Amino acid sequence: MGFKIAVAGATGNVGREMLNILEERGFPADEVVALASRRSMGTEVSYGDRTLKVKDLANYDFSDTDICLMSAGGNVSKEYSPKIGRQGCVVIDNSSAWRYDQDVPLIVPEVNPDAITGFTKKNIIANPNCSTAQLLVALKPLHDAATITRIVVSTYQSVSGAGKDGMDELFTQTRAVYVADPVESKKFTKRIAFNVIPHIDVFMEDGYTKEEWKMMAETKKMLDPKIKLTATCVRVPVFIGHSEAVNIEFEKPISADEAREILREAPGCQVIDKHEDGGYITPVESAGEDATFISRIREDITVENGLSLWIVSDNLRKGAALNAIQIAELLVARGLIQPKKKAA
Ligand code: A2P
Ligand code: 11C
Repeated sequence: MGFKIAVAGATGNVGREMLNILEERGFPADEVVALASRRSMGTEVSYGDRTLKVKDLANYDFSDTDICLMSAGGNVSKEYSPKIGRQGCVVIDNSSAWRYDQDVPLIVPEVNPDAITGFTKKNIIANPNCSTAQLLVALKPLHDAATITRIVVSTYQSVSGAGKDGMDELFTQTRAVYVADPVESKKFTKRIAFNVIPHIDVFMEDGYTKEEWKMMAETKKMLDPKIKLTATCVRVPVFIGHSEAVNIEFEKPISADEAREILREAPGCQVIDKHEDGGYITPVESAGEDATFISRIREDITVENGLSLWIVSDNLRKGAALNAIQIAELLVARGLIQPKKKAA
């Protein structure tokens, strides 16, 4: 007997990818249910070669559902996740609503799998922000080897991180530029086509944006509270794939060659680092892939124990849907969840 899985936000960028990945990885599901807002009731989404009719999240009874993969935004998650958890269904939430709650584990399976046991208080497990997930997949093995003290990261984040409306806006604006139509900005604060915008999520009082704050807070929660991190998060006109230029300071010495060897063996990582034209990864090549790609690994000649590197991953997969399904797989592998139907 397999599990009953609900995907909430199934019509969105991440929800669709969750359905693809559940099927691709052969997750042991007997039944998969697609949920979204009332607006989408009856529309169809694909799950492998099957078609699922979307149901209304608001009226859905979770009492016989084992896991809800939730990617419907923070406000929806704040309202529904606790109720779903109380019905005995484990919520794996992709929003930022629960990540900083001390009763909710924030998990990247390659980084802090043992923290997962803390989910039982609320029956909620949080998925990190996409830019943090790929950063920590690459940095965890380096931290284990030489102890990271400080990280300076600049991100180049694709428009799919802002949902399907963000992708539509890049497409529409690009077309408008070509045909000399007026360019309208609705989703982003400025034009994104043929431009970059140094602003993701809301501004905080100290001048950082919430996206930048999240990278700092989530790194401390998952990797090490002693690590200092400063980020500049930038939206770029790329459809899928977030890129990061990262500068790292370590307590102990670590050479670029050592880092390359460690990362070659590290789970979830793929090193593409030839010192020649094209010997590195770009976001277009990461789209549809599961790996976190690392390129341009080099010693920072301005500090004692420093490295710089370039990290790229598909933000809808490792940054969101794939990580959520890996969390579900971890629950199953560790025997932390049993199908309700079997138990009944
Ligand atoms: P819907 O398509 O019905 O609006 P994205 O991040 O790609 O924009 O997707 C957001 C997802 O969250 C969509 O599936 C969207 O469904 C869903 N969603 C948004 N608001 C709600 C809501 N109030 N209840 C349920 N699902 C929601
Ligand atoms: C972006 N990283 O690219 C964001 C999307 O906290 O889960 C995910 C926001 C989050 O816009």
